[in-house]
Amino acid sequence: MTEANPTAHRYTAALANEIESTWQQYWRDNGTFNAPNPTGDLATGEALPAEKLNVQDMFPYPSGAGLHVGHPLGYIATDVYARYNRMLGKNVLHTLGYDAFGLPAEQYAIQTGTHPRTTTEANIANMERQLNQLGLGHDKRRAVATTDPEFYKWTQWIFLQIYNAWFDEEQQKARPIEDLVRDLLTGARKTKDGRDFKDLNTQEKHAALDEFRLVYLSESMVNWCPGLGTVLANEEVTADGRSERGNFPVFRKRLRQWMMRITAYSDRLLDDLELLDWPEKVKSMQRNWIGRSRGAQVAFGSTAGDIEVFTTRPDTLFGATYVTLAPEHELVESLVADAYPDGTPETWTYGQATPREAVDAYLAAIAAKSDVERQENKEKTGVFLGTYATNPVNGEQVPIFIADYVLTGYGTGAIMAVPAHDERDYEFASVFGLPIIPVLDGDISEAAFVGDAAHINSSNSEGLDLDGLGKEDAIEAAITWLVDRGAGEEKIQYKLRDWLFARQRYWGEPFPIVYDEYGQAHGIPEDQLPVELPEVEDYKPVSFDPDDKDSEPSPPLAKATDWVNVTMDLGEGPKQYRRDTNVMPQWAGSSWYQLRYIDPTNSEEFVNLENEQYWTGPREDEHGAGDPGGVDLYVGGVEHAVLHLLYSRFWHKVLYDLGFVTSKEPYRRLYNQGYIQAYAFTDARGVYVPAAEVEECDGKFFYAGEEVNREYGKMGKSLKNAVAPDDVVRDFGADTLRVYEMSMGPLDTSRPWATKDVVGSHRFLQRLWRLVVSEEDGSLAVVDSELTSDDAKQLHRTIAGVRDDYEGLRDNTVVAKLIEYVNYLTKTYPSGAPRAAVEPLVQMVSPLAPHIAEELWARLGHDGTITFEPFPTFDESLLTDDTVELPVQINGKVKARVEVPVDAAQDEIEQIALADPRVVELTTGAGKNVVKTIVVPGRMVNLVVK
Ligand code: ANZ
Repeated sequence: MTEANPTAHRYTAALANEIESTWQQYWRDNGTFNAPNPTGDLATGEALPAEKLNVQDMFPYPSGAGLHVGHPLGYIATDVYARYNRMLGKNVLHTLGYDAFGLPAEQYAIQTGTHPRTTTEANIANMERQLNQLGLGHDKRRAVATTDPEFYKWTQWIFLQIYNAWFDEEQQKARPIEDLVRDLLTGARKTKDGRDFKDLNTQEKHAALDEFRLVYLSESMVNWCPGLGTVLANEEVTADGRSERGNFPVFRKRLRQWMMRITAYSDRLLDDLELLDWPEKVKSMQRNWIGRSRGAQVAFGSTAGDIEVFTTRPDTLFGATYVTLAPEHELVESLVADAYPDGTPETWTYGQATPREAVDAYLAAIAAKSDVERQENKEKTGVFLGTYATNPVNGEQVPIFIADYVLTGYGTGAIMAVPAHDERDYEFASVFGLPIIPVLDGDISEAAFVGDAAHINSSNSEGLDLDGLGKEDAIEAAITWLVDRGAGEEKIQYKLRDWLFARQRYWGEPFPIVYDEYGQAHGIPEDQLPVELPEVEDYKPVSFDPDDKDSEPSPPLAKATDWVNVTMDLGEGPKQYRRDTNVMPQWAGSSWYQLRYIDPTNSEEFVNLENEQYWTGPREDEHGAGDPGGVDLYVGGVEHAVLHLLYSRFWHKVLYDLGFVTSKEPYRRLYNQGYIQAYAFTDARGVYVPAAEVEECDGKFFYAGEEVNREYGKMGKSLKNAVAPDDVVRDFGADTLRVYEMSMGPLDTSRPWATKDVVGSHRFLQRLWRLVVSEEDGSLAVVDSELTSDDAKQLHRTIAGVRDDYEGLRDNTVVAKLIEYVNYLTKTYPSGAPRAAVEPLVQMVSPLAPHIAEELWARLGHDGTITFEPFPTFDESLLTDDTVELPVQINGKVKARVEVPVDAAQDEIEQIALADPRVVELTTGAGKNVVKTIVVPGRMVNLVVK
């Protein structure tokens, strides 16, 4: 006879791996996570569950480096939430696609000649494999990639809807361009420049309509990067005016580019933030990005006509002691005097003999600076133009400067400077010796006074008197006075700029646009979509000498001449057209993918309205009045707080206005997860060394015998501290990895990875396993006994707490509660716990560690999957204690403890305390008397004995 192996059936990594692949196969074979739609290809014909959950992760870019353990943190959290909600009986939509256009695959193509599609598909396959082994319950049918022609066909289609729409200011919504054409033809509306539409020739009509479209071509100032051969968005340019990628110089250049008129939606994007269940931080980042300021536009007279300035503080006009224009302002040329007036201080001339020379020298000096650099806190510079402007409130002649701290793209590009109450003006005035006149009653001896205070020095003989008024009243009064004299008006100003929507690259969505012989753009008919990317010989945009600022973009698609020149019939018979050779920016696909997840196989529409309404439509009964609808929960990093989330809100609103969706917003609830961080180590040369091989000794760190320096931060390949999920899965199993990641701390905070701690989560699952399966012979370990009242209490409290925590995405405290419960059962029942105590435990574990839960559920004798088993419920009456324990102090020292009913009255507590044997012993006998009793209900009993 052989000795029985006492751990032959232990839950080990090998067993975990076996269980995990078995159940992953089961889920695949049974389409367990396929969520039915109300209608279309993905409808089953059966009635849908009453409730639904649409939960989404920010989809990844399929990078060649694959995943490290930090990447799936959010994916696991959403999977846990999705699984929990399936057990509540909801129809759950959860999938994960790929944001697969983008530069890395293209750069790799440029270096190696490998088609970006080949690289992208290989990377997707690898990430897919890595994610699959984590047991994420995704509906694979919905996992679209933005690079699928069937996907980007609809990206192009949406582009065309936006292109063929205009923003009606009165109705504050987008409308089809045909409505506008009708109004223009009847004369109900005029063109932007006031001409009569019907008098225009065909070319002029086209051009007039373009001025209204929500997508338009515009000659605008862009960031041209000759070294990369492409223009860049502001966000892609570093503070010192170089490209974020490649670190090449970037020049401001006027170019014809596609723009999206997102500014038309400024108010709605701002106001509708109120409707969203988003982190306050993200909302405020969006508010700042849109940057709505109320103020006034005020005219300062000059020899070159009125200089319009934008100010948020028209109440400070009496303190305006000079005017400053952005150096690029169009009035600069006509304001430059031939010579400096007598007495012009040296410091105002930039060391030049004439204003002309000074302006030229100054313009040359600031040419290469970015906006960010220009606004930085540094010594203020500028040049006096030699001429003066008139302050409308007091007729004072104030000198006119140009200075780079005034930006050309904001407001009117000109300011009235109030040094007493504006920091930047104060610094400038101090450098240039300009008068600083206080108009608010505050201290200006050291710095500008920017607080709120009563106005002073602020009245004139023409009926304007602000003295004594507070800010709001004074602003109001100043504006009224200005308006009456035609010297100014109220003005709302936004920081938001239109969205530069073209890149001179290869690996992106081609524009569904062709040009005729006059250079007029035409949208491609719907039935000819998608416009697929052509094959090209090389993927490089024509790049130039990085310093050649006079070069012009020439995208890679321009090289595919057979593709570029097409014959089409756009209503005028077959004609030659030229295709647009730009591609869309990487933001395009992610601006609407949430809608394609809903109806991924629909070949007739980008999303069917009934399906959209079911998954993202407003639900006022559930979420309250004004519910905008949208995805129920969207989880991702806070780095997408503005761009992606503003662009997708903008597209969604256009689609809403045009009647294609019922939801007003793409994402009802947003959650930003924290990051998994890690230690990285550098040697004496500052080079990263493999973190896994670093050893600690007396608080110092060594690699290959040499002391190394420890830093804390991101996890990544280049920092040599990345831990691959594959390794953790191999060593412990996916369920352990999931439990560990969820237990590390609150989901919205960052946390350090510690491989040595992973085993703790593994041991928890081993204890769970032992409650169901005998390690010795694999037999069932549970018994069919009744629960004791203690068991019931423990169980119901655990259920109540765990439900609450799952709902609140507090998976770390779910884990803590489950560990506590497992420990309770293990300790109470060394040889066999009651089935009725263990089965609900397995159900509660299953969102977190689904493979082991499926396996244990099956071993407990159940058929099929645990996925849709109802989540355990609890009995409210078992949640509260019936009694509490109170300490009894005698003369200030705790001498005893008594159990009293929770709802006991004071005198009842007193009686119980006085009857306690230990208290009796200490309070009775010779010369002892209880002279005073103080009962603090719920806290303690105090006895004074003499
Ligand atoms: C006079 C004044 C007095 C101002 C005062 C402020 C305080 P926000 O709030 O960001 O909209 N400004 C206007 N256009 C500018 C430009 N193109 N470049 C740089 N600064 C510009 O800022 C509006 C304020 O910023 C305006 O109000 C103007 O300075 C300045 F006690 O006018 B203020």
